[in-house]
Amino acid sequence: MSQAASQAVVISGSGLWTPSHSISNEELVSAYNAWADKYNQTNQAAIEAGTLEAKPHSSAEFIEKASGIKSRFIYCKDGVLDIDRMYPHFAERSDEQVSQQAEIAIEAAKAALKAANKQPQDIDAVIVSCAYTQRAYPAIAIEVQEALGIEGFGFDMLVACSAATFGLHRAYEMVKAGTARAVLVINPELVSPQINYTDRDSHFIFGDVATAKVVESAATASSDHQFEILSTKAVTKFSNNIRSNFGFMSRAQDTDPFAVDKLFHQNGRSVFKEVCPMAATHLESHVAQHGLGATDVRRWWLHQANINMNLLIAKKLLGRDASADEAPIVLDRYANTASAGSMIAFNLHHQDMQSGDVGVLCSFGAGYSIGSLVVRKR
Ligand code: CO8
Repeated sequence: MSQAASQAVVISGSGLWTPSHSISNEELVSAYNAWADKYNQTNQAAIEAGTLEAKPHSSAEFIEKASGIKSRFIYCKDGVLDIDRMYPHFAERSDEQVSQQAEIAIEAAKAALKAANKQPQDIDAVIVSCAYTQRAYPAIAIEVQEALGIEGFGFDMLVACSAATFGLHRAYEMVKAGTARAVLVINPELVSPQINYTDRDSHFIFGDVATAKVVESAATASSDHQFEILSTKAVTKFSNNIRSNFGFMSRAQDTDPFAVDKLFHQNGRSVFKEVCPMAATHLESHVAQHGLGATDVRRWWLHQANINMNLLIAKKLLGRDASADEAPIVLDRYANTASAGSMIAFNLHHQDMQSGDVGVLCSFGAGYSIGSLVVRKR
């Protein structure tokens, strides 16, 4: 075995960038309801003739009860609450300017580098892993690499809600294999442009954020909080229940690139029913690989899609309700941030872990996809 392969691999730094703007449930619902009233008024004749369905009102109470979400952060609030627009207004940037997604990735990356005690010259690879990238090429990761002055290589990868854990898996393998000394894994989840704010079933679900981690060999790590990655586990199973058809084919297919099916849409009930048991089984078998039971795990940094999903999965695992200390929830303030949810939970809740404590990072979502890492505080 090479020296690199025998060395432990650690998460040595974590970074979080939170947008300065937020939208409460009340603000969101008030704009949606005003939009729905206007739609119903405009289409009154067709609705009365039965050829069009009236848009029902949304409710802040429903949103909090069904999802645990009270508010969400947003990169650009301008436009979202305007009932004549109902989507954010991003100024277009020239090719010479840093892209919006790279901008937030850089902020999170800088925070992760600082936490890890690392300089750009210590990093050999940059992975940008998230639900959407702003463009196809050049890769956002290479733009970030250039801006931070990192040598080596970078690439983007998309695995929807599991992008962040799958990105960490790749970083772990690269450090283990000795192909990179240290890897920056960044999750710039700029999801607001893809939300249908006129759909009451999904207008409340998502928020923007960026998270980042440094993964390196234990031999080079010098930060205060290091988590050895004991193992990684991933599974995917195709499902159409969470889908976006947005993509480069619209032009050739003569379809509207902004049609409703090109935005995020889902069968939320089916996702709930199908993904919860899959995630619980996955996690149980992952910790069992280490001879551990669920109750041996000090902390679960679970994907943040819906509080009821998290409570159910934790209960299936532990046989009782999990405390907020065991399985922290960040959904109330951040909402669902695609792949970044478990990374935010880790960022805000890891510094109190004691040497030897075991934790599990886990994401689940579109694909379907589930990714997990069992880690131990050094
Ligand atoms: N206000 C009032 N009533 C509402 C609203 C609303 N806003 N929305 C729905 N209702 C109504 C429904 O119409 C329904 O009425 P009826 O009973 O008359 O038919 C009733 O309330 C109950 O509706 P649901 O059954 O849909 O309600 P649920 O309790 O199931 O809650 C949830 C809905 C919150 C969506 C829930 O099903 C859920 O969270 N499911 C899991 C979904 C999930 O985890 N999805 C993950 C998606 S994220 C992902 O994988 C990453 C994708 C990439 C990122 C994309 C970024 C844009």
